[in-house]
Amino acid sequence: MTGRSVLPEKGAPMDVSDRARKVVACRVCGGGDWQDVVSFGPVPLANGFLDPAGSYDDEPYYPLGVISCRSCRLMSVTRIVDPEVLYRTYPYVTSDSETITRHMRYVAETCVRRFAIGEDDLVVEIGSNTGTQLLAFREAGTRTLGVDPARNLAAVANGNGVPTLPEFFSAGVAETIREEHGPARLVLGRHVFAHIDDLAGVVDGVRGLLAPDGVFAIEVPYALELLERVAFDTIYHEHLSYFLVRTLGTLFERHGLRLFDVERLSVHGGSILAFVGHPQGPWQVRPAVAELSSLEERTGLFEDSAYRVFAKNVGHIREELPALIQRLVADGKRIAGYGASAKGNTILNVCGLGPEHLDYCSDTTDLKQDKVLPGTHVPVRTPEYARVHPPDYFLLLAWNYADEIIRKEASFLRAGGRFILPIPKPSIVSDGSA
Ligand code: DWN
Ligand code: ZN
Repeated sequence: MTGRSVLPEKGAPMDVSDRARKVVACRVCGGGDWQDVVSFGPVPLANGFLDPAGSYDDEPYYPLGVISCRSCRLMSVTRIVDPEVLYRTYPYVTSDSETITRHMRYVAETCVRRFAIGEDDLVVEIGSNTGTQLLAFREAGTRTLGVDPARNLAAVANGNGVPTLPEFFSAGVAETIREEHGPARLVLGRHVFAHIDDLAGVVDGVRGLLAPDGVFAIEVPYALELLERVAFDTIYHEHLSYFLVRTLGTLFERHGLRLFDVERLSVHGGSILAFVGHPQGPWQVRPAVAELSSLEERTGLFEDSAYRVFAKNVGHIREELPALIQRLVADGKRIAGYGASAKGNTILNVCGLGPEHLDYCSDTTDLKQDKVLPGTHVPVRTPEYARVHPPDYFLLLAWNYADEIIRKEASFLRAGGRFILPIPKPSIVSDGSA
């Protein structure tokens, strides 16, 4: 297996294993019989962008790996990094890409129509980032409240007129919201549930906050897709849990709620939107719940072997991707990253790719520009810089927007530029193949 071949130019990585708690009991079922799935060794934080003026001294590296609970098949990261370290200042701003803008409109319209959410109803979003999703609900005239621990992002949301509490959602916060604003018709958590360690506390809090006919809607990456697409790059310290539908069902049942519907979505490389309510509430359990659960069974996801196959496929990418890139570099090709995504940082660090392979990484986010990537210290540049300094190949680190990006970059492709897609098997997209 290819190891980490690039050491930082300045300073040295610091193994801070002792600062990351080892997972012992399953956060869904309480079990402790874990199958080891993959282990990547010490890896820096995926959103730990660094200031190039700094020394990079003592950049923290935490052990990164995934295990699977043999009793409920929750996939869990092996170590928990303090959420205060991960989220209080956060560089990921909800994408304003066409894909996500369209998707957020879809989520708002679906929930408003399906659950008849009216003007006086309260919609609470956990992990609301800068408030873009809640703005889509405002169009339907609902009352909205965001909750997000990232103080920098909550301040932006509040500045944009989307009331947002700069807090980690908890049973205590849920109680305060209910006291001050009344019960919620909808509690939404898009790509935040996988980031929460105390699932019991949060689910109990949501149960207390929901109106009798209220709905908890969560969007999470789908573990079935993670395995099928070999999307190992979505494994990083922020993602504590990788869920199957059946595992979600177990979790909510244990906490007095009921998973009543689930929808598969293409966003973020394959996600599910799960709908949860009070068991005595008006929402009937739809066939999709049992259908997906049986698909998981047929796919073998309750057996150790599926996870062994996944680990083997990850090993192949960790060999093939650096080999492909090293060949291109040896041929004198210039390569840059496209999208300084969190998962991109897993790819680079776990595949041993760095500044001797990538000249820079282009990204549209102000908060990431002029920083360097964690671990590899590849500089982040603006898309304008990339247009003036086009590489021969872009390594598509934001592959979840591949269709949109390939469309947007038609002129780069027409001029002979190419994209390298890292997963499910490293491949090259050129004008001819796009
Ligand atoms: O769960 C999480 C997901 C939903 O979002 C978080 N833990 C962190 C984050 O993960 P990510 O950083 O992998 O998400 P994205 O949305 O895939 O990141 C894409 C990056 O690429 C952003 O920094 C924006 C950038 N980008 C770009 O430069 N040009 C994106 C597009 C579409 C573009 O055209
Ligand atoms: Zn379990």
